[in-house]
Amino acid sequence: MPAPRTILLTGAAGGVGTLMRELLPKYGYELRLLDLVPVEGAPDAITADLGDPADADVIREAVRGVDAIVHLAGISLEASFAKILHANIQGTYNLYEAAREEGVARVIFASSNHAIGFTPRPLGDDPLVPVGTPHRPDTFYGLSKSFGEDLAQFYWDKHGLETVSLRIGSCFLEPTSVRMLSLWLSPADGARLIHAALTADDVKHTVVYGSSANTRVWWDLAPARALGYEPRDDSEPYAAELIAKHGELDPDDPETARMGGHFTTRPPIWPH
Ligand code: NAI
Ligand code: 15L
Repeated sequence: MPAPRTILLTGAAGGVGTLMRELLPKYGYELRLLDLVPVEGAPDAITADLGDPADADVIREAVRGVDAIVHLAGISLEASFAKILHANIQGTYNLYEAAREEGVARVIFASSNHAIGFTPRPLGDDPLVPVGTPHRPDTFYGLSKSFGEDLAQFYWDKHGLETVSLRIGSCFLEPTSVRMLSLWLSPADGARLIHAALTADDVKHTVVYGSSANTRVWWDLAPARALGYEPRDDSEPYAAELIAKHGELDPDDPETARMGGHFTTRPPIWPH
């Protein structure tokens, strides 16, 4: 695919969005920003609720003429099913419909490790977890990411709209837990991964894991590398301090035995 230039970045006011607003222009992209809330320092950013049909015209105008969409917007932690339904399920559907109607070629979808959160983490010599592992969402939030991946597959099969679904681990400036030593996606590697996903040829719908080249990685990064992603960071320099503080992960503790960590053990948020 010729390098896309104008990108719609949804969720631009959020944590990852703020990091990517800084990093992606270095790859030559012009960003059009969208969020539910105003984006600090960006008066031209589009304010819209992706889940609200009343904002359909604004959303359609936002996608008009862009080469691709980096879709980060949504609720990024567990919430009631009603809230997840609105922001993550209805919102992602509304965005894809606008993209289809406007002929946008590709979406980069911020999926999450919580789509497979109940998958046991590999121990010892266990193989790295492949992208083909079945969905095992650990929350309504994770369920919405499983839905997003299926929606992406459907829009490719039915409409020829391409997506790279990034099953992101933990994208923050630094890892802050022992679990994150395995899942960390440094912001710089996050931008490398998004750039690779935007520029790789013929992706159809591809699911990849989003982590750095962590010594303690749990995931098979080969599909991401096949897109041209070359991670440069490793969480290992943070390991000694985090392990001294929190201890090693306990394979017999349900909270640390599975990919999703505490997302797997917390009770659902009621009411639905
Ligand atoms: P965040 O919560 O900081 O940012 C999400 C942004 O989406 C917010 O600015 C919010 O206002 C916006 N938003 C929420 N509902 C919206 C709606 N209905 N319409 C328009 N905008 C809406 O989340 P963060 O950490 O920046 O994550 C970005 C994306 O990446 C999310 O989709 C999240 O699920 C996903 N992700 C993030 C990970 C991480 O480590 N930060 C890990 C895995 C996935
Ligand atoms: C996610 O999907 C969340 O959006 C992020 O805030 C972190 O909790 C991350 O997963 C994680 O599992 O560390």
